[in-house]
Amino acid sequence: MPVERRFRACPLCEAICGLEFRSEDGRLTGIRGDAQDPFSRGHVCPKGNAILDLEADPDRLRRPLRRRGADWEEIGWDEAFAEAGAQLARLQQAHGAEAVGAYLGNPVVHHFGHFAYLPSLLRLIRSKNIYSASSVDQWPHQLVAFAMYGHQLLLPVPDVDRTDWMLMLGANPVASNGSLMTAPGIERRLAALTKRGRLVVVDPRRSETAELASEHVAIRPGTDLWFLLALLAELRALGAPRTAGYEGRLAGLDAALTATAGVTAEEGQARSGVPAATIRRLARELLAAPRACVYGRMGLSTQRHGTLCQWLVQLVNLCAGHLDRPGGMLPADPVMPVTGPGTSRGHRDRWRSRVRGLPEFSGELPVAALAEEILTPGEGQIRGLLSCAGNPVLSTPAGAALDAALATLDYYVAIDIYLNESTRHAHLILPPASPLTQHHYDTVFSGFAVRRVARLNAPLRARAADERGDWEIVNGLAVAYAAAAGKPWNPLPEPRALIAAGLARGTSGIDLAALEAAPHGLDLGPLEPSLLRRLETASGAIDCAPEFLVAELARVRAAPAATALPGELALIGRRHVRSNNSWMHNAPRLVKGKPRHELHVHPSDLAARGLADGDRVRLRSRTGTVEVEARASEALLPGVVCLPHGFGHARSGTRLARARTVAGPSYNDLTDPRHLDGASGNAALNGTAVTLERISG
Ligand SMILES: Nc1nc2c(c(=O)[nH]1)N[C@H]1C(S)=C(S)[C@@H](COP(=O)(O)OP(=O)(O)OC[C@H]3O[C@@H](n4cnc5c(=O)[nH]c(N)nc54)[C@H](O)[C@@H]3O)O[C@H]1N2
Ligand SMILES: Nc1nc2c(c(=O)[nH]1)N[C@H]1C(S)=C(S)[C@@H](COP(=O)(O)OP(=O)(O)OC[C@H]3O[C@@H](n4cnc5c(=O)[nH]c(N)nc54)[C@H](O)[C@@H]3O)O[C@H]1N2
Ligand code: SF4
Ligand SMILES: [Mo]
Repeated sequence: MPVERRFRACPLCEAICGLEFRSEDGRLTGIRGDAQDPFSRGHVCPKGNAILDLEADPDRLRRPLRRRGADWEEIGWDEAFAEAGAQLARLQQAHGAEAVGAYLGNPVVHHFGHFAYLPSLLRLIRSKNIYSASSVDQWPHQLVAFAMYGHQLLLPVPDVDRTDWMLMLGANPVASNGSLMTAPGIERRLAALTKRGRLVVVDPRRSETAELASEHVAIRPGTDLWFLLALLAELRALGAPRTAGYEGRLAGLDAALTATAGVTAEEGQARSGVPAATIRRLARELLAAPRACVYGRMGLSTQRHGTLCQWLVQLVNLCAGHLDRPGGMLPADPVMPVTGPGTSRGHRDRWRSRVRGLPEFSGELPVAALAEEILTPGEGQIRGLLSCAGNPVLSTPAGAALDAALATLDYYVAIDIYLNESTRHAHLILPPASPLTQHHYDTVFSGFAVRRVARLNAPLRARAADERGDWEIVNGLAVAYAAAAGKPWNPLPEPRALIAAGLARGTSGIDLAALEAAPHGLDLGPLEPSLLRRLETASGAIDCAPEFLVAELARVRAAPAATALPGELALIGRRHVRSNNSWMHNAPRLVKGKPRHELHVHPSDLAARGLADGDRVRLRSRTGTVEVEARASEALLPGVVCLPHGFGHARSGTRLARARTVAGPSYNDLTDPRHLDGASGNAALNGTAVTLERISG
């Protein structure tokens, strides 16, 4: 049989690179970047190539797996759906709607067959106990977009190809490939920026992105709020806000400026460690650059003041005159709309978590509360769980406690491709067929793309007869649950039909036929200002001073400054280009070579404890203790230690032959479910207080 070449976007990260898949005799034999994709232009990273490992992985599940005592048995799909539907309905009939909870993991947004289908299953189940990876990630972004612009996804992204000056806080796109900034080949784009202008990276660690940048500004973990407040005050001293063009569309600007005023560059320095002179100079540069933007991501949102930081980022861009301007920060206006009619604007604090009283956001509760909601008896206790594409044991705060909690569930059904650290507690695992067998459209990531792009991904091959696609599993579960619960339900049509309907909600005129005629995707050009015309606030104006943020800022400013106890260190995370959260360590291509799990420690912090490079150390936090090898690193600010998340594969009972041999503890055995972003309840994963000691003997 001849060699066959097919094209499709990579489903593994937000960069959505076009890939070329080569098959011989119907067998997938090679992957490379699709040089004809106008957006990614041939870019591919090691993970893209590791799709070969995923497709061939003998540990990957293909048929439903049911627990039988300590063992597992494969069963048929109809039997599996019927069992899961009946069990979930039974728990709700006996204990109320809230007795069934759900957790949705990160890959949900990477697969149309999950993303477009799960909301209707969740509406059918109608529980207030819904959780997702969003509350260990980008809740602060969505909450600020909702509060200021009226829609949780109306979120400005950096116009990275046209900006001449960029301040980046708490992001490491050279390792992560970019987030809430869909920009394949980001390293190339940032390198071009440093040639025509300046990129300044604010990070406690001289990261791979900081290495490439024009300037690295080291900051103490969790203190960006004070840096941003001082920066805003300096901008005002220089004549900001520049409100030309926003006339009549800014509500509460004076209130916002009053609430945020009064932090001097000297106070900024005292809190954050960034020199006052640097803060002043950055303010001057930001105002002087005709095309400039300020962007903050993961390291900014998963900390104590994540939402306040995101609010400040918006205010700084607005006041400097760079919001909704070419070369500044502006929202994508995607071909398949994620805002506007028929989408969910969001809502906040309509109900609270039962045990701790944490407010919901857009129908979800903070995942930091999941373990206590499972373990605390009483009305509304979670007894049954549906998870999809999530590994919360390794990914959410106090993972070891959640691990124990999952083991107590009456019934747990997981839609997942692996028997891993979380799904080992399931009673039933429903594994979707390879995403390469399904139609896909990148609804979410096109909505954060730095250019206006559209691409339909067609199946590369048909799924096997005894496999089911992701959307078929959601439909199958919903049908069985509806029947058992006595609720009406009509299955959703296949993805191609839903993609067509999604495109028809937009105004681009682009339909399936147009996309099918462009197998490498369409690039419709750079982003245009659209924020003001698309605002969804009740007033029709930008709400510069959302009440709950003003109140939270006042609370934080009145509280005494947090100080580290003697010997305490601040723990931060680290991504590597060969990692993908917790779930790709079974791919041989990604785990070969030197270990990547080690704890990085500044040489002065090693010396202060009588430790040497390579020593095994014990790392202790309020919630847990782990053991790990320490590596000296000059890239860190003294007082900061750095550990990647997503390891911790030694737990028993998994089916991950390769990953089980990968060393390294789980970062989230140290994180604290009480350490939250005050305004949103997002987990403050970065800045966890730890102590470090030698393991004797
Ligand atoms: N300490 C610390 N913790 C973190 C982070 C951090 O930086 N530091 N990052 C956080 C972030 S940003 C995120 S998004 C979360 C992620 O948190 P999670 O989404 O809970 O964790 P993942 O490791 O992404 O696990 C993905 C799961 O999806 C499964 N899977 C993969 N492909 C498919 C598929 O096609 N279909 C289905 N049904 N399942 C599939 C995998 O087997 C795995 O079980 O982790 C967070 N946790
Ligand atoms: N290779 C790889 N790529 C990925 C993933 C992966 O696991 N591996 N995960 C994907 C997912 S789900 C996401 S959400 C994105 C995340 O993508 P990014 O947002 O780029 O996240 P990180 O790479 O974790 O970079 C966060 C940076 O914040 C810094 N930081 C920590 N604490 C602070 C602080 O208090 N202040 C400041 N200013 N900086 C701080 C860290 O040192 C780190 O360099 O990556 C995605 N891409
Ligand atoms: S950068 Fe992201 S989208 Fe591109 S090949 Fe790598 S994992 Fe896939
Ligand atoms: Mo994420």
